[in-house]
Amino acid sequence: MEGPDFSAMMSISRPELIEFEGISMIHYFTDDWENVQKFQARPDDILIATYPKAGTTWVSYILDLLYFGNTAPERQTSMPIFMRVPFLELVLPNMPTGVEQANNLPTTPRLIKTHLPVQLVPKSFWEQNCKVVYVARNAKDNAVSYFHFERMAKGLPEPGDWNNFLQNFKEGKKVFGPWYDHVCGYWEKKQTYSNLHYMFFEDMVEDSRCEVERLCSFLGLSTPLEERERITECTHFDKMKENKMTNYSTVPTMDFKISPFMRKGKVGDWKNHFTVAQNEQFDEHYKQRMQNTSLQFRTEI
Ligand code: PPS
Repeated sequence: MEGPDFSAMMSISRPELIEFEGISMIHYFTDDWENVQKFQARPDDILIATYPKAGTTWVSYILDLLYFGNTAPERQTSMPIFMRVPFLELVLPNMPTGVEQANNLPTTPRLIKTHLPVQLVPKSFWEQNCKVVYVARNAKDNAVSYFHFERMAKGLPEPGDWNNFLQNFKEGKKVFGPWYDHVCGYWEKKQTYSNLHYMFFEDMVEDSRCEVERLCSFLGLSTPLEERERITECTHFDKMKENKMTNYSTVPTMDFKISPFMRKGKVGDWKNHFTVAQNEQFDEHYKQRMQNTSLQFRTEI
């Protein structure tokens, strides 16, 4: 299997934030909007949905190994995770769109990634009663991870300095809109849509073995214990950081000298970024934004 030709991506420049369907977006995620909305999901498709930097790659790799770890060895050695699990709404110059990539997937099930908030997910996923795995991460660590990602990923808007970034994050002026609405939107959806598995990054860090087991149970897989153990080991942060197929080191628009994709993988790194004043203001704002939900996060474990 050939890796993708990324040479055309070298021309990518930092895009402007635009208002789109009620959230902040960039054109790389809206250029193929009609086809995204018309996307025909199949009943056995699995949608991996997250706010950016909540653990998408981690869960994608776990699911990929659960389904295809033993059946397709070449997939593991030569196909980067972002090709195995296409990013539905992504459109990059001279590359197949996310929709095209998803439509061309030869696998069953098809694993598909999205960062779209729940109200913008193509209707066919719900109509086909597809399984949806949602991963949420506490707002503070999510913001820190997003900040470093914006610094290094040239396809995203400039983050500004940390203080500036944090203000924009609170105001929802980030690609894919407000974190608050994203995590709460899927949480509410779960109350009426039983095929949604809502996971937390913090639980994965604390006990990934248990989270893999829960995933198997949700997916209806009877993966043997030894295989689950192997998958838990392969998807450990250190292993994924070393693995070229999961660490994004093959993507030229990401500058790893600024920050690696697999950066720290920790719960509580926010303490190294928030000042006391920023933390107090954030907590106050958080209380207001999250007052109407039963959703609870842990900012330390
Ligand atoms: S993206 O760009 O939205 O798809 O990014 P995403 O994969 O959602 O999130 C990247 C963050 O997840 C961390 N990560 C992990 N942490 C612990 N263990 C494992 N195995 C793992 N895999 C990915 C990654 O390091 C990013 O978080 P930070 O805090 O920046 O390190």
